[in-house]
Amino acid sequence: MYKFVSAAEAAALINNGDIVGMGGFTPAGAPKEVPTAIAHRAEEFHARGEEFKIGVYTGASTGDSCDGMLARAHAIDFRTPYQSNKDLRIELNNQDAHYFDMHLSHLAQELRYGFLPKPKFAIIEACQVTDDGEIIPTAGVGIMPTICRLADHIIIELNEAMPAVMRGLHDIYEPADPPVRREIPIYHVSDRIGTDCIKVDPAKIVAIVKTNRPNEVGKFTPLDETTEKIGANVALFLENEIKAGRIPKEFLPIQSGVGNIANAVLGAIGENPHIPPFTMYTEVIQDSVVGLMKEGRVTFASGCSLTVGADKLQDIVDHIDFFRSRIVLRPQEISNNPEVARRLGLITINTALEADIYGNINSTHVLGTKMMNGIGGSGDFTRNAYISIYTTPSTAKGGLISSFVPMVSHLDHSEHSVKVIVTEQGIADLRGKSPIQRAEEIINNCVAPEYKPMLREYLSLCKKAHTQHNLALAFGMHRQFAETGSMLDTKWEKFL
Ligand code: 0RQ
Repeated sequence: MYKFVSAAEAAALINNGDIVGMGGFTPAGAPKEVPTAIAHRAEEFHARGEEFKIGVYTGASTGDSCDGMLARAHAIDFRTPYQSNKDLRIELNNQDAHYFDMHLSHLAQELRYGFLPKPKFAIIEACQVTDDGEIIPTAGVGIMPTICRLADHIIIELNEAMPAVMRGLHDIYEPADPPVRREIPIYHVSDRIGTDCIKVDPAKIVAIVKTNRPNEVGKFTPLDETTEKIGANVALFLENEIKAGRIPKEFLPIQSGVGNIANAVLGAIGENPHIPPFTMYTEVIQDSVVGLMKEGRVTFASGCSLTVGADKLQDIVDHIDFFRSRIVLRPQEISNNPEVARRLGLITINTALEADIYGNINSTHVLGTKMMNGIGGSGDFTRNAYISIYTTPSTAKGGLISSFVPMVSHLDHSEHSVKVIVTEQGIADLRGKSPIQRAEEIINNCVAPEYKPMLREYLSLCKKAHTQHNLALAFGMHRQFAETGSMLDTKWEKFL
């Protein structure tokens, strides 16, 4: 009864100015064939001198066959809420695509509230579609339930590389909207509160494209001395918190961000014998979790996606009964839900690009202006954590940039939400400290040795105040980098 078509035939349904919502979360479960075909369609239009751009909602980042292809074809009018593709980054930093950076838990509800135009098409990946409109997602859920409900038409990539045994991994639940919303009834990370599929009106499914393309999940770079030390410092901090009785001895669920540092941190927590087996309430379930689960160190993981390499995904599929009882994949407004995060008491661990001496965090803008990826879920979790931890190497670009500056050049997470900062140098515990005490704690424990005198001198050039700053100098290190390509030779008197 469904129409099975080629990717090009499905893409031909999409026209200039259409708004599309993509399924999946990170490259996990993101559509691949149809976005690529839309990019080719855009190129054909552009070659004829005709306009072709679409608005794109996603769960988070996608793979290169979606964001990369569409960006290189200059086919994106607007894009939200998160991305991490180098070609798309160029488009949006050139203002060739309009990007608005959103908390990931907000997108689905803002679509329902009508704050953002509703998508005409939902393009999603599934491992199974039944005749009565039950859709089983694959490795990522994202905003799928909402876009499938709001969109006029649904295009499905039926991915035969993702077997139907994945049914049962997902827990699909959309909250009601205010004024009738109730609490999200998740009281333990493993609670299932919804259905195992997305149910749609079959008449809305206008095309199904068969594929067997694997997810485009990147490989981790091997641990180096810096990431290993950061991981060990986070584990040490948590061990000491348990010993001090500030974290209950049965421990609390962990949320951990994406990337190499996050992977190293999880590995270090897993190896620490003083930390008991633990659960995760997080958005992205990364490679290290699979191993930790098999060793019994992670007992349950709730997330929005299995952003793991092909070998790890195969391992999960091969041992599906084991993993189905230990993993649940939820829509991002539930995996990242602030109300649930606060109630479950999450220990949140995310990565900063830049921090300032008072504990404000920049996660998104390189040197204050260029968008890196986006805020992702870091704000959903940080503000509502039991204890929020930020990790960063103390320097970037081989030491030419200090990750710690007098004032962040862009603010994502404020001093009010950030409790602990960890680098390879050590741990800054900011709880219960005034701004000047926080500055001392950060400079003494987290800043690279070569930048400590510079930041202490900065403080000496500020008039005493609650949060002391010298506004003529606050961006002196950034200005020095812009002029010479290094913060190392910053001389404050030059900017006075
Ligand atoms: O650039 O690769 O060109 O050298 O920034 O830095 O150290 O490799 O860190 O890959 O872990 O990413 C914050 C971007 C960190 C990520 C961020 C340069 C550095 C390098 C990357 P090069 P690293 P990572 C849940 C949680 C926001 C969303 C979030 C992120 C590049 O963690 O996107 O937390 N976070 N989501 O050289 C200039 C500085 C710099 C700098 C680093 N101070 N100035 N450049 N770099 N510090 C996940 C989701 O929401 C899906």
